[in-house]
Order: sequence, then structure tokens, then C-alpha cells
Amino acid sequence: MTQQVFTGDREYFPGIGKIPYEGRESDNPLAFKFYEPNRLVGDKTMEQHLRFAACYWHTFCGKGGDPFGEDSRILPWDEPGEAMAAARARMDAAFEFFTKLGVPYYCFHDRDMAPEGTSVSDSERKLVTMVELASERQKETGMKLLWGTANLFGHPRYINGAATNPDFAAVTHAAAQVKAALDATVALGGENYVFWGGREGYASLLNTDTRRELDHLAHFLELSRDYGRSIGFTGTYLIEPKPMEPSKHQYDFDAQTVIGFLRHYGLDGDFKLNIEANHATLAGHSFSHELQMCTDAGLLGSIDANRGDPQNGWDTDQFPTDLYDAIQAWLVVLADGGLSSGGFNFDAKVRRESVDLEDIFLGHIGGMDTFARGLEVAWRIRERSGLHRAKQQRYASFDTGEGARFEQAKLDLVALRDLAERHGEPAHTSGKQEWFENLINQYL
Ligand code: XUL
Ligand code: CO
Repeated sequence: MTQQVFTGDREYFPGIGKIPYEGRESDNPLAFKFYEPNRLVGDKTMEQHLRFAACYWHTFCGKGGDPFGEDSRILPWDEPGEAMAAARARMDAAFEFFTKLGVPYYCFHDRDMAPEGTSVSDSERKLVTMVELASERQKETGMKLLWGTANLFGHPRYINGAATNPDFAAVTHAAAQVKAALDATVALGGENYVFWGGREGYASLLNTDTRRELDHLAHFLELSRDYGRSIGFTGTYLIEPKPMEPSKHQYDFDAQTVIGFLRHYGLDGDFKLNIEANHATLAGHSFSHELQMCTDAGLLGSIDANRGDPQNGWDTDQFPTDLYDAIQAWLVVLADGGLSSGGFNFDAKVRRESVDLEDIFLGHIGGMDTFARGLEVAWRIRERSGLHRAKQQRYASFDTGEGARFEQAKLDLVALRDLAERHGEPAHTSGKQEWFENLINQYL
């Protein structure tokens, strides 16, 4: 039976009801095989661990166009034609989708939700109108906002950057957009606010003063933080690293670069990181490496869940289906005590050739099942396999004696030299990588 789960005048996904959990034996493509929201994993339910979010941009604004071809998908919520009417229809479709899918959170850019106006104040008014409607829809459906953000990369005024634009006039427009997006995020009870700097980078050092641009970026972030706090935003600010695309070299290259930047400018008290899997691979890292760098620094904020394609080098933003990746990500996140105010946001899009409306359900169902199953497997590995103990054991020589004194900074370089002579050649100890790797298959 199809339960009525839409709030607007029209049902955009007729024939699709609330997505049920049916278990791995089910052959219903529109059912979860592993994600069972109320199932306990340790002391939290899957829903509490996973904190899934769907994104507004790919799912409701993406039409399948690519640099070589026109849009391939017809979106029924675009039918009204006029921009604000289409924005309202899109919002109805979005909340119907969120509710039917059963994700507790969503994320948006200002321009996904409301169109650009003819002036700063017109854009602000349009966004406020749509935020009022979103606020009603949140009350009706129980949906919550994981994070809001401003699109500071789409408009041609940002061709040379937003906060790092060499023209101060462009910086002021970026500020106006962030101010309005922070107002919107606070009005909707957003738990985080994201900065992704797609145009904050450069194409040629010959025409770029990188030092000045980085100072501007840091100051822009300080001003945004202070404004957000002044209007009551108590959540976390997040920087989302990405090494390139659309800029040739983006300043927020990868996790360690961003961590260094935040510490250098004294921003690490308010800002954490939003790690996206496909951005990690573009930087030449694994998803779990980027997560590990954040947890080591105490700065893991949230996750943009997706995947790239191993045979090419751009941001394909596919739905995550790689269980090995999900397990390894979870091993890092669980060791850090979970995601706290972050979540798993599907910054992912269906393929250009996936033209059926139901495909956006299929993509999300697959992604949610992947991370639900990854959670269960990683939990079992942590509980039963001895992996954690074996990893600690590799460092046992620092737990007592001279090794412990080294960690306490009680030995100088000469003392280390004398110990080397006393100990003689260290034993060649196996790193046991194969044993560690085999555990994952064993617990699948
Ligand atoms: C782009 C990207 C963005 C951010 C939000 O690669 O990931 O959608 O997540 O601006
Ligand atoms: Co992203």
C-alpha cells in the first residue's frame, strides 16, 4: 500500500511509497537490504550512527548535462517555468523525496533553493521566501538541516575567485551571499555550515599573489564566523577540501593542507572539515586517509559520501557502493567515537543515462545500504577481531622504558645515539599487513 507522504499539491513520485527495510533476501529494488533505522549497533541505532542526508543540488537541480551534451533528464518540478514557481515545486518534490526515502537530514546551497535575483536585496528576498516555505515543510515532515552553504562558484562574477578574488567588489558579493546563507541556515536550525571553495585557487602563479589571497580567505572566514555567532549559530563551520576542479589548484587541497591553514590562522576552534570521498581520490589519497588525518587533529566534522571512478581523474560523484571503502571509513570514524554533529551527506548524482525518476531512489538506497553494512562489519571487526590490539602492539616499545621516556620528551638526540649503540641492530619485525587486510574479508 502506498502511504501518502507528500506535502505539496502534487505527488512527484507516484507509485513509490515510504522505502521499507526488507532484508538482504528481498528482490524489491525499492527496499533497503541492510539499512534498518531502529536496529541497534552497540548502544546507538543505525539512524543515530549514520545521520544520513540527501543533497538538494545533484538530486533536484542536476539534469544530466555534461560538457559534451545537453540535459538528459526532464524534471517535472521544472514545469512551472517561472523561476520562483519552479523553486516552490522543486521544494515540494524534495521534501516528498526526503520523506519517502527516510533520510533525517538534507543539505542545500542558497541558489539550489532560490534563484539569483536582479540585485543583492532581490536575491535575499527570494531566499527568505523559500526559507519560510522550507521551515514549514520541516515542521510538517520532521526533516532537519544538516548544513547550508552558499554557491560561490556558479556565477560569472566569481570567475577569478570568491573570497580570494583580486577584485574587492567580487569579495563583497561573496560576503553578501554568505551572510544570507548563514541567515537561512540559522532560520532552518542547521547543525553545520559548509565552505567549499571551488573557485578559491589559481590557474597561474604569474598573475596570482597567493599570500594575499590566502590572507583574504582567512579573514573572510573570520568575518563569516563572527557574523554567524552574532545571529545565534552555535553549530560547526566546515571546510570541504578538494584539490582541483573547477580551479586548477584549489587552496583547500586536502585534509592536511586545510588543517595547517586553520591552525596557522587560529580558526581551528570553530572550523572542522567536511571530507568528501571523491575529493580524497582526486588528491591522490584514500577516503579513509583523509578521515584519519582529521580525527588525528580532532577536526572531523562531517562526510560527503560518494565515489569516483578508478579509471578516470575527475569528480564523477557516483553513489557509494564500495563496501571495502565504507568499512575502512567506518573503522576510522568509530575509533573517533562517531560523527557527533556531522552526518553522511550523499553528494552524489545518478548517471547522465539514468533518466528514470526512480533512479534517484535507487542511488540513495544503494548508498545507504553500503554505509549501513559497512557500519555493522566495522563494528564487528572492532569488537571481535583483535585488530585494535594488534595495531597498538606494534608500538609497544614506546609504552615502557626508554621508549616511553622518548614520548615524554625526556631524551635528547645524543641519548638516542647512545641507546642505538647499546641496543645494536633492531629486529626485523613483520608489519603483518596481509593479516590485517584479511580480517576485512573474514568479517564481511
Ligand atoms: C563540489 C562539492 C560541493 C560541496 C558544497 O565538488 O562537493 O557540492 O559539497 O558546495
Ligand atoms: Co561535496
